[in-house]
Amino acid sequence: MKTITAISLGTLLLTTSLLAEESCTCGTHVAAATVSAETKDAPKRHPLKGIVIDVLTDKSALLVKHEEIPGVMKAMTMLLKVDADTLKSPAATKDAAITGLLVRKADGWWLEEAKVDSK
Ligand SMILES: [Cu+2]
Repeated sequence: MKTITAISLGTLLLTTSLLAEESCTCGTHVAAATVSAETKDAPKRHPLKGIVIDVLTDKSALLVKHEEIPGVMKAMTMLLKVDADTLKSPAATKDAAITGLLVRKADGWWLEEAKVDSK
């Protein structure tokens, strides 16, 4: 009896945290999710290649047309948040071919370590 109850509770918690991850943008669900063995500790970083379509300084973001990231997303044009240093770097230039790491954070998709593709 005790075991069954524990499993049911675990499933319920897991389901709840997965649902929260789908819809919640408050950031608090991240702490809850890490309790589960099913989820990773740190956000995954996915190598990205793309072209800067536009630089949105006021939003601290780049509009990037990126290639497919297998298992994460298809090729598309999307807004990626970047830090202040990246915004001042050569990567934040219209039509620049860039590489970087795509990261999903509580407040959306970020591009880290953005660099002009040197090849
Ligand atoms: Cu995308």
